[in-house]
Amino acid sequence: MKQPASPPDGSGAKLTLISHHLCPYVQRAAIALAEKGVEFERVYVDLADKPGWFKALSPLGKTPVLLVGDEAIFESAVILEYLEDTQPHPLHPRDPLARAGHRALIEYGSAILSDIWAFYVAPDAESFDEKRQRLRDRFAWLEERMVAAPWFDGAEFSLVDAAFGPVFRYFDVFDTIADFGILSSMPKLARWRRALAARPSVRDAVTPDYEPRLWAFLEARDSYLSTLMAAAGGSEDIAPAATGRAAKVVTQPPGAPA
Ligand SMILES: N[C@@H](CCC(=O)N[C@@H](CS)C(=O)NCC(=O)O)C(=O)O
Repeated sequence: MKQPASPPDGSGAKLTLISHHLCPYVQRAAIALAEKGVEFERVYVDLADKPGWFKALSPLGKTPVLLVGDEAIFESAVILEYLEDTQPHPLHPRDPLARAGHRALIEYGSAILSDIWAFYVAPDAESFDEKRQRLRDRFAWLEERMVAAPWFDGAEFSLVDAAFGPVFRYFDVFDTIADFGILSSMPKLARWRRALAARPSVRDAVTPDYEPRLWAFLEARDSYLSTLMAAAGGSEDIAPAATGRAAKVVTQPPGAPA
């Protein structure tokens, strides 16, 4: 009898990560794939002008989508679980209770990403300060809960680390605008942030032009933060002009001839 070319769970199929250059949820999946040493292709879409093939694959119109062969998986947490189920080098703890705790922390990371969005789109000083304080409260809870030696839960890099690498990356740009005091006096978080920034999987989850891209994106928000950016006069290192080096956005479906 003829054997299928790859196992029926799709674990031998080609993996393609449909990405957006700034999306923190995409970065989670890219980090997990790199930690597992899995080969994958990355295709970037313009979320401001979603191509038809992308809308057909992603019912919520969001990145990331992981293509397993021709099958599309959407929602980053689900993608992470699929990778745990099918790929080597587990990034979840074995103990079910600890694993549940880690899944909850990944959800907490998603809540923080929503709070970061609310912070950078806040229209005026009052709401900006409210969002700033909410972020500080969220991180204060984490500071209490974590080990950070050097990873979230100790010696093993886990999916919680994969979820928070992209969270801290925002602050590399926020810190060039002003000191908002969101992460100050939190030594464990500071140590964790440094360790994450130096981890190759985290560092390489974005393209080299990530910071100027984020700068340009934030500056265009017409928000309270964008007025602070204008007042700060731009950063020499990540100046908006550098966005001219932006990587090409792929608009054809994955696998289509270039
Ligand atoms: N819950 C989703 C969130 C994904 C998400 O919000 N993606 C954003 C980019 S970071 C997106 O695609 N937004 C486009 C849109 O909502 O139209 C996940 O975890 O994958």
